[in-house]
Amino acid sequence: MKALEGIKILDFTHVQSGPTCTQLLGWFGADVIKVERPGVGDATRKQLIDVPGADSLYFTMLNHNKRSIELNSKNETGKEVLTRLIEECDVLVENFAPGALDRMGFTWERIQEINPKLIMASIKGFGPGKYEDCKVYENVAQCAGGSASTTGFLDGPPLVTGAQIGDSGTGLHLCLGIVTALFQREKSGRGQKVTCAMQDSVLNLARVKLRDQQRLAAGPLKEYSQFGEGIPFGDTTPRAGNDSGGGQPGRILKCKGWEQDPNAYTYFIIQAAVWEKVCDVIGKPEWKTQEGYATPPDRLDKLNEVFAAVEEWTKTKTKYEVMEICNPQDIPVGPILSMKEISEDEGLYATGTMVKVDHPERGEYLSVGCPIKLSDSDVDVVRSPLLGEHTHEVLSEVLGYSGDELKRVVDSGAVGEVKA
Ligand code: CAO
Repeated sequence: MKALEGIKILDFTHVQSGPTCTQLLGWFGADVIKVERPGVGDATRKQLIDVPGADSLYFTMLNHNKRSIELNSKNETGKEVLTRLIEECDVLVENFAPGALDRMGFTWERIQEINPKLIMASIKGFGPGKYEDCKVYENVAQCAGGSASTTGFLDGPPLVTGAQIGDSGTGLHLCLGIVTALFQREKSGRGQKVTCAMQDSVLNLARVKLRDQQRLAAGPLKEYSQFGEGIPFGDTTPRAGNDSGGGQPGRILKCKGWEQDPNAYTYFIIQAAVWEKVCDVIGKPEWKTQEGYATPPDRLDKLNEVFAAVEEWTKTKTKYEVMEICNPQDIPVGPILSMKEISEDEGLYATGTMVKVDHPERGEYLSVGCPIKLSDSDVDVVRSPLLGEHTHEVLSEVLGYSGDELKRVVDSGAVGEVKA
């Protein structure tokens, strides 16, 4: 038995944010029915194509463990089928542009009339307010959520991060909202509306930078490299390069081979608890007791000098050797792993975090599996559905259409071409 077995999800999501959420629900055992526009489908199916004629990796990697039904929700028969789906399902998840569902005729009030137990979960770019009508993509959310202004180096422009905190980050937040609402429904018997704005999710993930914004009122942020460099702080949280957000001085340092390999780097952090071990490892035992170096406050104005010395040592070792030497001493280090290295890491396949999936159009591809492990609910990663692959199955098995009624729905053109 899977954790969410028996829960039906009407998956009206597209692109990345919403699909990340429903994919997780599918991995936890829910029956995810993805509704797609006939003949078109989720736009990502045909974005960033690498294998001509096949669904893209963008689509396949975000839509595992789902069934696909083609349905024109603007056509009268399509609306009838959608109404039946709302009756049958436990959760409707959508991330259309603001107002799109209302324009289809499915307002929250109407949805509650159809199925008062339904949980309706939505992702929008912004919450209620002056920007509520905007369409929003990943980088817009990273910029509006405070992440970009605090990412990058002090003397460079704001930067977005490679991790998709706006899209996938919001999908994760929404997923938690959905399972929480399902839990509450157990007691209340009622559905509810769950909303998650991408700006809010990014801000939640950038929480420590708002912490620093307030700390500025009490003086400069001493653990930031800029303090040691004597550069004055302005009135907002500055970009801090690779300084650690946790308040412990940390940097990304070169390792052996950095001249050729853009990822021959390690993260290195020098918190008080490991300082003496660090001094021994890098060959600076005198710093353990030397005035001006022995305590964290003493070192704050010497972080460049200290990390330059650490880097002189890391440059003589590979990033893996640094880890092998430092880990036994509890000195926290992090090798900068490339996507190539990650995709070849057998350990990640063993835990199911990386998976190899077979697809009828594109053959085998790699994907990230479920990063959340439940001891009582195994995850089997099932390939993404072809467009409309399950239209007939959903109409007949889930909605109970058969005979003339099924023929009427199919002939109306509301559900695309149906293969029995
Ligand atoms: N049948 C009929 N019509 C359908 C349909 C179906 N099965 N599925 C979608 N449509 C229609 C919608 O109703 C909408 O029509 P209207 O404009 O007439 O209301 C139209 O298709 C386009 O939908 P959309 O506006 O959501 O799509 P878009 O490509 O223009 O915008 C996006 C995409 C992502 C910017 C927008 O959906 C959005 O802002 N979503 C919320 C925030 C979000 O999730 N962003 C992250 C996306 S991942 O990077």
